[in-house]
Amino acid sequence: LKKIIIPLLLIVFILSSFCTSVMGQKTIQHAFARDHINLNGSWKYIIDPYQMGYLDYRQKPFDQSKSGKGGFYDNITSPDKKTRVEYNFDFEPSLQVPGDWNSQDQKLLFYEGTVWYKRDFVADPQANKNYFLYFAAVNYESHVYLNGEKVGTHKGGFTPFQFDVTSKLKKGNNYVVVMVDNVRKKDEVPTINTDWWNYGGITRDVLLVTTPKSFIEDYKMQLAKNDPTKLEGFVKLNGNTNKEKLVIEIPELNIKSTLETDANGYAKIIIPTKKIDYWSPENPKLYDVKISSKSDKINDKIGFRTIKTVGKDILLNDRSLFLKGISVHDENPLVGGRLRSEGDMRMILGWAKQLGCNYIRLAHYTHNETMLRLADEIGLLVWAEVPVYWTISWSNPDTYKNAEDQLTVAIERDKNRASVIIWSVGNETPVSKERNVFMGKLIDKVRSLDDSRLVAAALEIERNGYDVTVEDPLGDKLDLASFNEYGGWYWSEPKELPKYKWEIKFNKPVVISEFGADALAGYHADEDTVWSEEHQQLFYEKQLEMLDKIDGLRGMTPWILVDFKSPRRQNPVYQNFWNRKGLISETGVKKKAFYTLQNYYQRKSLNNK
Ligand code: GCB
Repeated sequence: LKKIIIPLLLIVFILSSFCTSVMGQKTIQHAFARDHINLNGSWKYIIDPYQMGYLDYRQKPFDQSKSGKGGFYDNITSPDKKTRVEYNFDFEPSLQVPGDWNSQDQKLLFYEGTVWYKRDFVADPQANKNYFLYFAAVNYESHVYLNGEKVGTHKGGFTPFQFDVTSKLKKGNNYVVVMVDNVRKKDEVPTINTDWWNYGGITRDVLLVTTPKSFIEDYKMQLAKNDPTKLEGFVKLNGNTNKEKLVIEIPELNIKSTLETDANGYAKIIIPTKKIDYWSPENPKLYDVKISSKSDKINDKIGFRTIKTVGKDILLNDRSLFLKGISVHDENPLVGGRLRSEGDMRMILGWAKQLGCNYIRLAHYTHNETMLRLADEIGLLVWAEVPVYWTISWSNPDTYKNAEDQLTVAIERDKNRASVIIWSVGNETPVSKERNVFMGKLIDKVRSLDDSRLVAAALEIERNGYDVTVEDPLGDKLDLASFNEYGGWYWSEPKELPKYKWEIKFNKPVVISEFGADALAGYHADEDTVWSEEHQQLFYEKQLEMLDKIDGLRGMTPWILVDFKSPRRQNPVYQNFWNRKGLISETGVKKKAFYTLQNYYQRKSLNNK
């Protein structure tokens, strides 16, 4: 038996350490509220299309050689006169982090390849502390080195990851080097074909997080699924944690509750409550929640609400709700790049509020954690999504694992946000046996991680003359009948729309995840002229007239709030690499259709809460 078990254990050990390095370790909950050194700001960069800093001339990674040396991460800046070094960070320009590289250097606008980043910082590590290098997002693949030593790699452009660098951090000067590669690949998530800009780089914050040796790694607190009088969740400690006392306080609710961890550092929360002021878009009430252990404490602001469907209705805190929404990309049109700051995000969410929204679809991938926190604060419900988009490699187990990992990290990160009511597992994925299995497994995964929210996907439709049917088999496993439809743009024309009849084969709330038409802001013509504001406005009028007749219509997120950059949009007169389906232009100008939808939402608010 020994002969079998020992090698088996060895394999498990090797595999598990490999996984940690590939996907990073479990990220800490609410990293921004921890003690940290902020590593944002100016990072030196080297553009490296041939990965000279990573591979030798036989294409072997330097970091896998015996010495582990030879790559740009060695950061040799003052070689002696006999040493040949073919790079030097010190004489290179800088990129701002957070921020994609495409919008910061004209020669990187269309670049898809490798860029090296380097930043110096000073630290004073203490023996009784842990240190984690935390990246809020890097697109797409990153290799991270601290003081010339590899700390790990990560794949996936929109979710956070971290590495424990406690043993590698030095007193005084340190330097961190990150190799980022944003080349699109068929088996990745997303795959090679998307309708958005493939912004590369360290697009979100970088922190060096400090914790005590035993620390609060994760926690969840939400209202129990079918019982709004009970708070449920857990706290998870990391470190030496058996039978440790934890205190949870919500002063405004007079709650002070003591828990005890089990051998895994885990403690379950069940706290009865009275008189909760429920969170909703009209009343985005957040409570101060304090969690403390013997050596650690963390504060968060959490809202409490319930969400469920009953037949074709959606109930928020047991009240029927119409989702007045809009779809949003993670992009600041004014700079043609990813959102970089809280101010950028407030601008986007402010526009959604002006439109009269109570709901947004954060398409087509996991957005910045700050975006979700702001949605909590200002009162916007959220559809959160993963980049399982169009036709990815359904039969490849690694692709599935990658999609599941990205989904898991997103749910782990945002599970305490009252604003998030829907987890979406994908967008416009074409029906096939393999796709149904892949997506079905993702749905099961979401439910196993979080049974308190709705699960959806942007399904596809079928057309036959003026009859449109929604019967995607995946719909049986989902909570909503949600789908994208482009009547009046990719098929048919606006004036024809009211003739269409919709048959939706699910007794579930209908939430239209997309419809839209392009218009170039400032281009005026008659309503039949494609690309004009008048045409987009007519399109909205006819769409809304058509959709209003659908039995069970409970919401929508038209495509899209703002024009966004896309390499697929090539018309030099009207598009110029912008998808023009925005209700707002890339310079922030509201198009006519903005007001059509605003009016419709105002009417909905008056007639139907
Ligand atoms: C879609 C996609 C979205 C595209 C949009 C379009 O169905 O979900 O990502 O940008 O259509 O404009 O074609």
